[in-house]
Parts: sequence; C-alpha cells; structure tokens
Amino acid sequence: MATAYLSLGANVGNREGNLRMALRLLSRMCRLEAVSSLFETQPVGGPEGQPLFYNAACRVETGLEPKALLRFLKDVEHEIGRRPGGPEWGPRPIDVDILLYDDAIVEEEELALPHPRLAERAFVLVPLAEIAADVRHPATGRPVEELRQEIDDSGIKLIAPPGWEGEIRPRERLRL
Ligand code: PH2
Ligand code: MG
Ligand code: MG
Repeated sequence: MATAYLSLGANVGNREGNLRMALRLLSRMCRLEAVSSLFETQPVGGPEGQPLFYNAACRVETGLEPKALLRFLKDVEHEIGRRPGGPEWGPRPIDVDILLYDDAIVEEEELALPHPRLAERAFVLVPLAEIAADVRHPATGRPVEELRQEIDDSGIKLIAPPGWEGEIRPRERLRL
C-alpha cells in the first residue's frame, strides 16, 4: 500500500457537493485517511473572471500504482461531469490531482510527481498543511508546513472545518 495526498478543486455547479462526491467515489479504490477543512479560494490562472473555487486536500492509502491512480482519478472526474477540453486552468466541476505519492519522483509526460506547482499554490498548501504538516517534499526535503508559511494565503477563506465531508468518515478525525 502507498500513501498519497490528493488535492480537490471545483468551481462549477455545487462545489461542495462535487468535492463530497469525489471523496465518496475515491473510496472505491482508496482508503480515505484524512480530509482537510474546506476553503473558498481565488482562482489562479485560467480565464479572467472565472468563479471562485472550493478546495480541499485528503490523504489516502491505495494499492494502485501512480499511473493507475491517475487513471482512476480521471474516471472519478468524468463521473462527476468533467469533460476534456475547455481553456487551460479554466472552470471545472471537479479536479482531483495527485500531490504526493510516497516519496515518488516522476517526470513523465502523463504524470509528474510531486505535483510541479505544489510549493507555489496557496490553494494547495493551506489544506495540505493541515493533514501533512511534517511530510517532506521528496525533491527538496522541506516540510509542507515550512512551504505553507512562505506563501501568501490572502486569497484563501475557510468555509468549513474538518467534518464537512459528512458521512464519508475518514479514519483520522482532525482536531484543529
Ligand atoms: N486549479 C487550477 C488552476 N487554478 N485556482 C484555484 N483557486 N483552485 C484550483 O483548484 C485551481 C486554480 C488547475 O487545476
Ligand atoms: Mg489541478
Ligand atoms: Mg487535474
């Protein structure tokens, strides 16, 4: 089994419902270990004026290899209504990205691990730091909490503390 950290984002439709549905579908192939708080975040990149995102992060245990996990996440996205195409970084009902997969470092066209923009993005690091503060970036060795302290988090607003995911109980309840 491997430990993976995933980022979840949505800015079309029922944003919270879509994230919750993604967590529910993930449990088909992954054991959900922890879920962060839910945040509303300013869009980074993409078309001018696109809607605000909801973002969260989770930790899973999975027997899927990285590329199989990626394909599974694409299926989850498809099931929630995501379709290929549209502008880069544009509006989407759901996006589930692999941030970290154990200590794997992968640089391939299909998949890059750790996520190449992990350390630059407040909408990733703020949720991730809640569930992975001491986890080290496999390439730089720097703990997530240290990376989180260096970024501007002014575009990130807390919507709901851990537990928002409702009846999909992760194994670890966070007390923040
Ligand atoms: N995802 C992107 C591009 N920009 N901005 C926010 N706030 N949240 C996201 O999840 C996001 C984004 C590409 O996946
Ligand atoms: Mg993404
Ligand atoms: Mg993606």
